[in-house]
Amino acid sequence: MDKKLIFSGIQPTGTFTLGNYIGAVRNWDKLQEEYNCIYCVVDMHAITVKQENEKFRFTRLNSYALLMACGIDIEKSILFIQSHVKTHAELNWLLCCNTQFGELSRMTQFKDKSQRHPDDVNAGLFTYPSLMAADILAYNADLVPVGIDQKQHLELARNIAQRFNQRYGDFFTLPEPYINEVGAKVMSLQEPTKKMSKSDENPNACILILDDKDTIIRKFKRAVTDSEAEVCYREGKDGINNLMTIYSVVTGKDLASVEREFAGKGYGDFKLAVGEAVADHLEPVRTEFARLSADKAFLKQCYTDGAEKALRYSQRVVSKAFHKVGFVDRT
Ligand code: ATP
Ligand code: LTN
Repeated sequence: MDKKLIFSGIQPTGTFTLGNYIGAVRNWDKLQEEYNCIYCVVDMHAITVKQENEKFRFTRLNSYALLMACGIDIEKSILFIQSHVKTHAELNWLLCCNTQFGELSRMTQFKDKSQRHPDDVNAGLFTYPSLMAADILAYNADLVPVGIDQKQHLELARNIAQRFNQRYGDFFTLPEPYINEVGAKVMSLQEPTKKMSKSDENPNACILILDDKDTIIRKFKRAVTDSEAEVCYREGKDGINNLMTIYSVVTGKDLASVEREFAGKGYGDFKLAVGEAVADHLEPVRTEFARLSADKAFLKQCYTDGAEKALRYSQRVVSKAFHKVGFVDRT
């Protein structure tokens, strides 16, 4: 039987956080063995909020190198930069014309981001989910590994695909989310009821995967917990639940054994252990990133090849979608 197809993307809006890694990117590496995988740095999505040109050029390349450092193997998977593959923007238009204003208005990410940037509520921010649907549907992907915050966008992508299929005849695969049971939403270290996010203004709230060991340990030491002194996973203990989840993912231990390991110990010992485990887990990523980012020529060759393969693949799907809509074929 043919392998299923995976597609996912990440915005180059800064260095990835531990949330991006645990919620999404760590799966991307493992899935390469079992599936055909296509991964993308979604720079067109990133400009829905203002980016500084030169810094942005740099973070896009860094994001590409970081994905490779996290284990995306360009011999096994296709890895490319979204703006290099024109079919995404082309399909986006067809999908925009099959997406309702009301659907887009209900997206919580749109509501959050328009509140955070009231001076720039642009049309791209509003139609963001339609471009995300185009990313996925241009490859007819079966599965999309993401953190839980993207579930709503993915449901909309399915609805758009379904609507297109009803109007023009069965064509698009309906994509399914692939979401971890543990670590689908890593919380801020400073406000543990809020998602850990790259764009958080408080640097102590998130761990960046390129932070050095001392910084990681310092941020965990400052993590907000509660006034009890018991390391156990329980409703209301948001800070401790978050740290236990992180520790469980990076050590591979389940939550019950984490509780046993720290029974009778204070939060200070626990936070230090989490900090050390995370820093050790991320060490190989940092080393590999330093090696890759020094070789710009190699990176360029990788993203050029990736874009060519992605274009070849998506062109077939997108040309057929244009034909289905009733456009005249150019050749
Ligand atoms: P921004 O703050 O710029 O909106 P972000 O940190 O939310 O960015 P994205 O590039 O939008 O990151 O997300 C990339 C992937 O990481 C998505 O699959 C998303 O669901 C996942 N992700 C982001 N933050 C977390 C988190 N805190 N916990 C789990 N998964 C996350
Ligand atoms: N919207 C996602 C990023 C994203 C994506 C995609 C994820 C853009 N296109 C396609 C999966 C599949 C985000 O904000 N994290």
